[in-house]
Amino acid sequence: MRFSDFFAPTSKDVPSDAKIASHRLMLRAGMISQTASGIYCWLPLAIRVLDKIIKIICEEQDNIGANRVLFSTVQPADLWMESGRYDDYGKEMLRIQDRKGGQFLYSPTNEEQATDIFRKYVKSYRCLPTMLYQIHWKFRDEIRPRFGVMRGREFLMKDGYSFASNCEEARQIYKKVFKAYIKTFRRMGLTPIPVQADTGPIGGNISHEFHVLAETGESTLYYDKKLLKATDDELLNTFAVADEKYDPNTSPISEDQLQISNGIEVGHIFYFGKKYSEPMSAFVLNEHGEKIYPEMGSYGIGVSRLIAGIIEAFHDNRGIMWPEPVAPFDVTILNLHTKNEDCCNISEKLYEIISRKKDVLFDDRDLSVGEKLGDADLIGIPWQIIIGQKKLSQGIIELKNRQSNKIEEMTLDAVIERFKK
Ligand code: P5A
Repeated sequence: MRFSDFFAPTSKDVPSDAKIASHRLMLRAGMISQTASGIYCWLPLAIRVLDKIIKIICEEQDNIGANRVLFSTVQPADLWMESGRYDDYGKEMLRIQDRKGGQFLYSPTNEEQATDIFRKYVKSYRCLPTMLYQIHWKFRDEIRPRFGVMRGREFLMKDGYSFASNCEEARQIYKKVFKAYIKTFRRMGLTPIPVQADTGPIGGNISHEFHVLAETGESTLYYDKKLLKATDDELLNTFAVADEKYDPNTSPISEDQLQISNGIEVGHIFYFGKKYSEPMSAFVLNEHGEKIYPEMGSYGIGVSRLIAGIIEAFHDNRGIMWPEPVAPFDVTILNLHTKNEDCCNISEKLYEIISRKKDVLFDDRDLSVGEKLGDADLIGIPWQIIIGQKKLSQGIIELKNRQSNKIEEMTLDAVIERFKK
């Protein structure tokens, strides 16, 4: 992609109402544009990151046998009356009336709809366990939307739903999703901290939140120091809680074993048994023709929040420092002198060759050196190939790594060699 064609309205102005780094940087890098409080449009740079995150999530969900679907965003209120949550959900729910006076709502979550699909199509115990998931927009009329996409009213969630024949099978699925989540977040370059959690309006008896460490995180995490070295199996049972769930009087670990850090909740999983299957009459028949109400769980990842979480974890005072697996492009080529013939020839040649294997943003814009270098650091693509007339006249091209900010001086051939795979 040539930057001259690319829609990335970057800005030097620091938005005064944006209180945390990720919000400021997403606005300045031209990733999002606010439509209304807690509601955003997503621009091309952000879409590229969203796509990478979604691909990782889907691969790990497919690995555990979950099926991707797309539920409708608008649901009939009747479904929520069946589960008994219509009134409980309160003012967070965006309620809609159609022209015939029918009551609808914009999905804040989809347990009812998943249960409805299940009861329509799954009739036999032989089809269990079943797992469905989607990546779709939600609306929650939060009292205090803030920090950009970190706490939005409209936000993108990965939400999964599982149906099992019995408690043991349900627990096995819960464990499988737990491990898949750890792997998912690690693949994005993050260090996930799973904490034992409350179930809130989703309900149930087992629940874990997944946090990523960030100084600006809204949650305070209290966890056993050995958590960071625990195996995936040990993680489930290693002491970790958030905020008011920590009570020094009942803590199972001593103070010198305790680590306290701030975190951002990027995922939340629940096991809630028959909370929806029973009231909604979702059942299958077992081998004796008896009704079995499936044991259910639901599993969320805050997809749009994750982008802000990743930026909180990876930025400096100049901009974003994307981990490679979720970066909007792999490499950016900066032609610093667009009026110099050698710079143009070499950068065009590199763009042509490296694009064969990598996603490249080629900054061919007729702007000052400072503006180009500034934008590159702001946008945070992991590798910058910098072509300037002075160095080039000595046969040198600079390669900058945006995570370490270290610059290597290289020949043209060495640069090609580096990115040819
Ligand atoms: C689990 C999947 C649920 O809704 N039902 C379906 C369950 N869980 S949750 O904890 O309420 O939300 C899941 C994740 O969504 C993110 N999230 C948000 N992101 C941005 N803005 C919001 N207002 C918001 N609310 C929730 C969080 O990452 C949460 O873990």
